[in-house]
Amino acid sequence: MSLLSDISELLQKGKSKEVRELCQKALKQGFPAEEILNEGLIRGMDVVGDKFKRDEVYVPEVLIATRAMKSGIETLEPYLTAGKKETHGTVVIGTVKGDLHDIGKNLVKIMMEGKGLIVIDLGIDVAPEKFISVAEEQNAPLIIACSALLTTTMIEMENLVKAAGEAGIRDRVTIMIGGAPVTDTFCESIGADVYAPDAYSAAHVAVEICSGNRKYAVS
Ligand code: B1M
Repeated sequence: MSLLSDISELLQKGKSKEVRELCQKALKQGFPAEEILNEGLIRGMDVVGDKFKRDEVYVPEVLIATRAMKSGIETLEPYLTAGKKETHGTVVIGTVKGDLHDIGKNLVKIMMEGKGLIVIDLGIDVAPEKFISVAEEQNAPLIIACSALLTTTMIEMENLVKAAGEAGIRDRVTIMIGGAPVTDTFCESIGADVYAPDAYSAAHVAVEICSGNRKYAVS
């Protein structure tokens, strides 16, 4: 079995220490950090997710897999963010109200910081009002980036768009959304500005927006 599938297997078993060691080994062997993340860690978490859906594993098993995922990401982080760092703008990020999933959101944060953006992380279960009050304290260019993993919490993204309008800041913020159930069509339907399917594209598009190369915010 290859090193990356070993990482995936160990993550599924929640073996944090072993996942960390194998990530280090893979880096030493020259695997790019992105490949270890996608083909090892995320692939393993997807298997856990499928088993979770079929009731073959339960919340405790998912939580120990999450811990292993986090230890892998921690090991890869310096390699994911290596490179030229320039400050282009500020991003206020969080997982929407009612939603406790933060692995994807944390990856988006890591990638954005790696590109030199200033990221204010509001954590999980963030109400629209909280996003707005923190955004109001910042100067443009500003992106509000929110993540949702549950179909039941996606509605909070629409509430955020409305709240930004009501607070009178809609014309100076770009609202970026993402997370497994979120789509481009959903983004358009709620009047958000940009959908990013993964952490890399989220960071790339954020830099484009903050550099003035792309404009999404509506006036
Ligand atoms: Co939850 N969970 N979970 N869970 N969980 C899912 C999401 C689920 C799909 C599992 C399943 O049924 N197959 C399902 C949702 C079904 C649905 O709504 N359609 C589900 C459920 C039902 C639940 C509970 C309701 C279960 C229960 O209690 N009965 C409960 C809800 C709790 C709550 O939030 N209120 C729950 C709880 C949990 C745990 C706490 C146990 C744990 C979370 C721990 C944590 O995050 N600290 C957990 C986990 C780990 C998962 C799965 C297995 C893995 C999620 C993950 O981290 N993936 C997940 C199944 C799955 O996704 N395969 C599942 C890896 C991560 C890198 O991917 O977050 O998608 P992801 O991020 C991607 C992209 O989406 C994107 O970038 C990343 C890749 O580069 N992205 C963005 C994410 N945010 C972005 C923002 C952007 C741009 C891109 O811009 C702003």
